Amino acid sequence: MSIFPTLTNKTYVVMGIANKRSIAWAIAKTLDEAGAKLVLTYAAERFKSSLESLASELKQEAILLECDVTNDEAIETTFRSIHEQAGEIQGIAHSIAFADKEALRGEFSEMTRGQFAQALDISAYSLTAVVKAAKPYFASDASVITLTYLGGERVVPNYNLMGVAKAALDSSVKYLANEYGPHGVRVNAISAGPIRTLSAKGVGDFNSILSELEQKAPLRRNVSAEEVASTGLFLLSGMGSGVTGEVIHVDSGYHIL
Ligand code: NDP
Ligand code: N5H
Repeated sequence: MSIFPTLTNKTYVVMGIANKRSIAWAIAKTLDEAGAKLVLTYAAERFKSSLESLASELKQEAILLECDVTNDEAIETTFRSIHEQAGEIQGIAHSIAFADKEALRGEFSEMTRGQFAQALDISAYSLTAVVKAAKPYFASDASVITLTYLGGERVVPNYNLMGVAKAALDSSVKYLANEYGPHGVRVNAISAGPIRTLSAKGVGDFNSILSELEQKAPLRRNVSAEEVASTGLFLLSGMGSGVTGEVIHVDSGYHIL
């Protein structure tokens, strides 16, 4: 008997695929492998064609929709459209974050009010906005995941403003889990170890963070986006049915040090 969950005829929304290195892309491939019907959202029209060519690699045909998470109306329209095209929503993978590059180096307190508001809006509030918009369409045992990082729990050099945003995100996961639990909906976060993606490009001293983890983490190696995606599959499927309000670290155990 295979323990690999079967998600045939179940609709999952994956938000935050920029390119083939995106953690969200690994999650989409894993859900597709399990037979899920996928809706992929992208931030703006200019990202559509590259997502279309990626989506053509999937086994099942995916629905592609534009959704800029800074716009409440766009989020509501997106979820209404998902419901019209694909019925009830079994799960959502929220894999979205943004902070002005200038605020991701140097002194933490040098950031501006505007940079703070933007980072918290896109990286933390958007999870609540999305869950709220999906509420009328959730399956009775739906599951939501988001991506977080250790820098929200403790000081990690250069993570700065994103650390505050991830702390707000982690806390939002708990409040959402408590509110939506009575409706059968679970909300969890995966705290990923450093993975070389477009977001990680050119920020901080990424290479030294990768090598520190390789030297010190219990597993003495870095993690892959595919390993994050397997934990995502566990949380998004019935396998994780008893888990909510949790942050699971997929980081070779680095966070215990
Ligand atoms: P990517 O750059 O691949 O993904 C980031 C995504 O955020 C992009 O797809 C981008 O969309 C999207 N995004 C930004 N602004 C908006 C917006 N206004 N509306 C909609 N989407 C938006 O990087 P990752 O895969 O690394 O990042 C995914 C998540 O994983 C983030 O939450 C990140 O903080 C988290 N994470 C990453 C780690 C890593 O080491 N890579 C470690 C721990 C957590 P677009 O390109 O279309 O603008
Ligand atoms: C300690 C570190 C390294 C230093 C901090 C990195 C923080 C990265 C997160 C944010 C999301 C990166 C970001 O917003 C970059 C943008 O300013 C510029 N990039 C873009 O606009 C690209 C084109 C688009 C696709 O990116 C986004 N986000 O829209 C943390 C690392 C060890 C781990 C890590 C990289 C964590 C994380 O949260 O991503």
